[in-house]
Amino acid sequence: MTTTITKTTPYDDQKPGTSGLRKKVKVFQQPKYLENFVQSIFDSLEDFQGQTLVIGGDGRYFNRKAIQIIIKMAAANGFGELIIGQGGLLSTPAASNIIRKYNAFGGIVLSASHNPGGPEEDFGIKYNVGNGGPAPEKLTDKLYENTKTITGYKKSRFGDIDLDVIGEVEKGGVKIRIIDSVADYAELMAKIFDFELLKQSIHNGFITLRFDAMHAITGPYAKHILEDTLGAAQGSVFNAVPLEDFGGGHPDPNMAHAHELCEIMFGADAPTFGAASDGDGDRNMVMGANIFVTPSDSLAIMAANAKLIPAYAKGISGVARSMPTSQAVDRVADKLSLPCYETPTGWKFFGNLRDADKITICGEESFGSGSNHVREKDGLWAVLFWLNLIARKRESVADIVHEHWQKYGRDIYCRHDYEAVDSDIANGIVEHLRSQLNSLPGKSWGNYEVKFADEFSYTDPVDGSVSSNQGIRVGFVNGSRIVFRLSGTGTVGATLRIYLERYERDVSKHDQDAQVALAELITIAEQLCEVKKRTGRTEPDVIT
Ligand code: G16
Repeated sequence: MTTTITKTTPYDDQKPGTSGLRKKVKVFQQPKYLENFVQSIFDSLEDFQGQTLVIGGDGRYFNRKAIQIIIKMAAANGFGELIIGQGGLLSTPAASNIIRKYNAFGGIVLSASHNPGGPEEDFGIKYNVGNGGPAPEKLTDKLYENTKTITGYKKSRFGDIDLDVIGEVEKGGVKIRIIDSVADYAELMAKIFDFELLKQSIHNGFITLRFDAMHAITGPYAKHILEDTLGAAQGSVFNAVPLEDFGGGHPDPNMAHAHELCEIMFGADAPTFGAASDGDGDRNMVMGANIFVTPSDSLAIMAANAKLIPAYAKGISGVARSMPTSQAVDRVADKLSLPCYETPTGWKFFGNLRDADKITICGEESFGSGSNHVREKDGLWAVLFWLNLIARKRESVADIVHEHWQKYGRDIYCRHDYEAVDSDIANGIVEHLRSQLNSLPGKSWGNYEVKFADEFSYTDPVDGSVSSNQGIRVGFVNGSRIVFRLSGTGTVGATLRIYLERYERDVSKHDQDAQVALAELITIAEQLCEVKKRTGRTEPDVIT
């Protein structure tokens, strides 16, 4: 095998964000751009010679080309075995499972998640460590330092590998295995959930369902599990073929982007259950006939009912949520005397907690939830969790949600996103918020008196690492909260996210529309951050 070392010079924009490096495809297509980043990943790792690397992506434009480059670089850098999903496809949770199952050293996952795909759209790459989860900050910091000083990268010279044929080839001492993308994941799901009960409930018509795969990676996984294994009617899974541009859509499972599903679920003859997943299969949206379940409520309901699921029947060790996620799960943890952790936004922050078995179930407002079965969030897992719950409780989604609110109260919640804001303006907004933090406690707007205002900082209870500047929190005496932070996953300008939350105990007020119920907080948020005033916008781009 011939290995070459090619000289290169650093790019100055390769700092990983909330979840790896996400940029326009055109940025990744610049000469040596991908190679620089991949070599910087390898240079931040130790003792991987002869070990296994998993490679797969969500199938978006540039996936195949990037994989061929990574294969040759991984070979030149000394990996002994590469495991790759057929067609270059692996959903993010499936990749996490494969890393764990085959004791791989780590994995490279190619995805820009819910961001659109295609030649003019987004691409992304991230490294996952041996526990199957996203690289922790200490590793991404090291990686970023490497991108600033890189002088050369290693690549082996051999022809492209056929990614479509399952099997094994050897190239210059490196074993390259192309595996079925779905089989290992499907096997894992069958161990967690009661597939026999689900088959019966679907067969006897108690559960009818629609799943919108949004032309993204979960199509083949959902078809195999929901239709072929559990017996849902053919066509229950729609938009099921992964396309390089996601059919021109925005593969983000929320009410703004999964219109087709929303129309079905709020239409006449809606099925009992509806769900959607994102570009790389780690996010989920859960719906019932005429009801949307917020991700924060979904997390709380899953935690409260975990004992009904075979894999969690013996109990769960604890729960965690990202800081901007509503406090609904905290109430469950309190009642069940479970430890509950508040982490910064970013799935990587759950990794240590799960490895140390401090938590079993965790989730985020950004449509992600998961358990210790892998180290990523997992869209289809959440779907199967809900289906199992419906089958066990023999109740509709709406009944399950209302019962939960009745018992715990409702955390009325929503998020307002202002996208592609000029970066200077966005930074100005954050500075403006920071400058008010000391003077806010004690200040009142009607029933809303500020109890605390701070910038969230997290100390990992396992390794003691500290992550600062993780968003601005304004908490009120009545338990309401407003959180402001800049997204770490956008690729154009800055995205300001405003998270709003109010607790309502009164059952007669549980059916309110969130925008109406949160109107006062929305007004306070504008007074605090002045996003409309400073950008000239009149409303958020996306409300979830
Ligand atoms: C990623 C992270 C999540 C995070 C989300 C949004 O998800 O894994 O932990 O909540 O981004 O992050 P931000 O608010 O910084 O845009 P995904 O599904 O995009 O990989």
